[in-house]
Amino acid sequence: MGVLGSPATLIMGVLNVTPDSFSDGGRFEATDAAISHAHRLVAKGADIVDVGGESTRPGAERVAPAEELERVLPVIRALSQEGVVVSVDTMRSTTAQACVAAGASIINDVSGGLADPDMAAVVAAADVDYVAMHWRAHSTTMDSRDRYDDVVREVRDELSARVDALTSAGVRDERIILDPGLGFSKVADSNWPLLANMTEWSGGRRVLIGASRKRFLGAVVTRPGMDAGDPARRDHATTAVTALAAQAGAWAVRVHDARASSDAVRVVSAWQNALDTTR
Ligand code: PMM
Repeated sequence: MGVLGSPATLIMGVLNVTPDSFSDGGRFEATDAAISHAHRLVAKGADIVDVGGESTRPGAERVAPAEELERVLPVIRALSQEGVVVSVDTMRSTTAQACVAAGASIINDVSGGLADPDMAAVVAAADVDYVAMHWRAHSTTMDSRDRYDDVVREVRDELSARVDALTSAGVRDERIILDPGLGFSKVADSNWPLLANMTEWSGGRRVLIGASRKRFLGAVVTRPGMDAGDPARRDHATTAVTALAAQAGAWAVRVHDARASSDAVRVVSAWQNALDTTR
């Protein structure tokens, strides 16, 4: 049992239903391709499929609410009907509400409720799990908000303020999962202290770690002459983070390569079980 809660770290597989991922052949094909990709994620060990219709990459512009919903809703409805555990990656309360009605059981909000003042009330009414991620600004400006005197303390305090706002709006404390928002208003060096000091900013709540393929991993593993911009070159580094996060007791990791992270979690569990039985 990890110090932060769950018996084994869960794998949340990333399913981005955005034009750069699936829409070459139009809406229907995009939905179909997304569902097939979700099936592959589950086959490779994903416990949860995280469906998002709006890119949050640095510099990304916002998508219209109707467009976001059209992208994610049919995918979420189909997967939920098959019994797949689905989270919806959205900052909008209207999208969250519709997706919960369609079967999503987790709302994953990268803004921790800051982008939409109605989100807390929707989460309270839906009474589903809610990922509150540390966030300071929308993608177009977030890199300029990487200013910290003490990143662990500031992320802890800013997340704690979100927890207060959520619980005041009626969200049950045990529904809240905290996420340090790796790469969000955090350029390279700001991310590592948050990984290394999980218990200090999480206050004993469940923790989700989203390190997969992010730039700060590229900064560590890129060798001279290698292309630093290729996200797929960061998969091994992602797997290493999964192993360490699992060892530290994270509730879940949000990853693109479900198989590798699922294997890493199994290795950590086998290691920990041996410790428990030999001590
Ligand atoms: N990162 C991205 C999108 N959604 N959600 C949570 N909870 N935590 C994250 O770190 C996170 C997220 C951006 O990554 P992607 O563009 O590779 O999906």
